[in-house]
Amino acid sequence: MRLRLLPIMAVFALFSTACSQDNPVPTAVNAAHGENFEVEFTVKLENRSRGKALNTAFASGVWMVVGKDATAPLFAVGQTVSPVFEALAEAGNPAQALSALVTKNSPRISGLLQGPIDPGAIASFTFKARPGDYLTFATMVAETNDIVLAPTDQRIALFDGDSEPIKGDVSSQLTLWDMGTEVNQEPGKGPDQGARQTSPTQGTPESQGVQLVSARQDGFTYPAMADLAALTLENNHDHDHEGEDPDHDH
Ligand SMILES: [Ca+2]
Ligand SMILES: [Ca+2]
Repeated sequence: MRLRLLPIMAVFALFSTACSQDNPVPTAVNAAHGENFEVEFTVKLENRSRGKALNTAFASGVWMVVGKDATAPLFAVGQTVSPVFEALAEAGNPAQALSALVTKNSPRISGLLQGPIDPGAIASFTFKARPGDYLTFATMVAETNDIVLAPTDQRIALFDGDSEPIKGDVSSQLTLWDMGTEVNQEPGKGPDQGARQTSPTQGTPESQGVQLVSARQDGFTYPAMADLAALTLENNHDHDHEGEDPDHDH
């Protein structure tokens, strides 16, 4: 899948770099890595819903790499979201949401997750991160009204407590969030859901706080994550050679 960066992101990145020279953000750095240690990650989001109970695409979404101080980068749980997030959650239109999230979080890097990610497909994107960085993302489940796939803690650690980059399957850290902007219909069937609606805002509005789908108790059945999505972190860092050659850029 292609990664599309908004031009405004590049401008912001320059601004952010300029600021960081004056106010360096302290991070826990493994002495063996040196202060400029960074690792190139490739994230792969696999749509595993093909042929399952809820066969659904994921719409275009957002991703960011944020620092340790961004503890709730996407939204405030229990509170209503801004209209820009409604567009992401109901229509898979994430551009304005990304701009708002970048303003809020000052991410190291960010981008649009290009959709649709069809059942059976894998979307991937690549970035460089440093110890203390986290990944966050959100993408609409197209066969729902306003439900997004995102991390349960809103973010996923990219490094462990020893400043070593994490690799492998981190799907256990994913969940479904009801954004609370449109009344839910039966997944895969509702005429006002993203996959079937004829206008971006079609559906009955609701004004609920953001909530885990598992806590919404809307009477509908949602798939287990194993039948919906998998998220994998890949990097080339080899723990056995740490300190010898920290530059693993290719
Ligand atoms: Ca809802
Ligand atoms: Ca709708």
